[in-house]
Amino acid sequence: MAINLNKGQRINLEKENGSKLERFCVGCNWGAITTKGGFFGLGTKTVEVDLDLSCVMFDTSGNRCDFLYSPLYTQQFLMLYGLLPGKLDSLDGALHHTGDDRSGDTGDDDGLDNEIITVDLKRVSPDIMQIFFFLNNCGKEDFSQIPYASIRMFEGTPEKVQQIFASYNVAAETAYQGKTALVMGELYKHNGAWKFNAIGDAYPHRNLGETINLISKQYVRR
Ligand SMILES: [Ca+2]
Ligand SMILES: [Ca+2]
Repeated sequence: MAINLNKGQRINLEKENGSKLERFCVGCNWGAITTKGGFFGLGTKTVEVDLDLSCVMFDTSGNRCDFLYSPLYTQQFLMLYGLLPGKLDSLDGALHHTGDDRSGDTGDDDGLDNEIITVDLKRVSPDIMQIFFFLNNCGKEDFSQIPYASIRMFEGTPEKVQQIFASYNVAAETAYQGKTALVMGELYKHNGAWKFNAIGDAYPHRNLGETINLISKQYVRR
């Protein structure tokens, strides 16, 4: 049974058989927007939706020490917030991003996540204490206009979901009207064990630099 995460919920990364969840995927599945009305109101029009799943890591002193985000962000865009060029692998090799999906599912919901970060907690550098996962929307739409968007943690590979551990619904929430960034949750180390905290706070950010700065100011334990 997967846990349906609620905002503010904290969970131990423990499976039903009592073993610890150590290797898993954090993925986001979302759909493009289909609107009625092309030519003379006939047919449908598809609006691609470019959500970006990213993560940022903080060390024991609360300093930002690593990150994963799309290498497709332009230097100009990143420079606004003094961010380094994007990359898909963490320095310790523990986390890997499958790459930037820029459209969402344009047919029906394919049930697979469009962007995924794979996590191997055993390989995470010992001085990393917190890993935040967040979502930014690069398009004009806000989260409430996207037909579906969900974030989940699961065991398996990006191509094959074996067991969903926890899931979190993002779109179709009136609370997300006008919001384009979501601090999804954090993995944090407590007494040497990793736990997950579902944050679920949405913001009207246009640049992931705003989201990273806010995480650093408001969510990092120091
Ligand atoms: Ca994307
Ligand atoms: Ca999908």
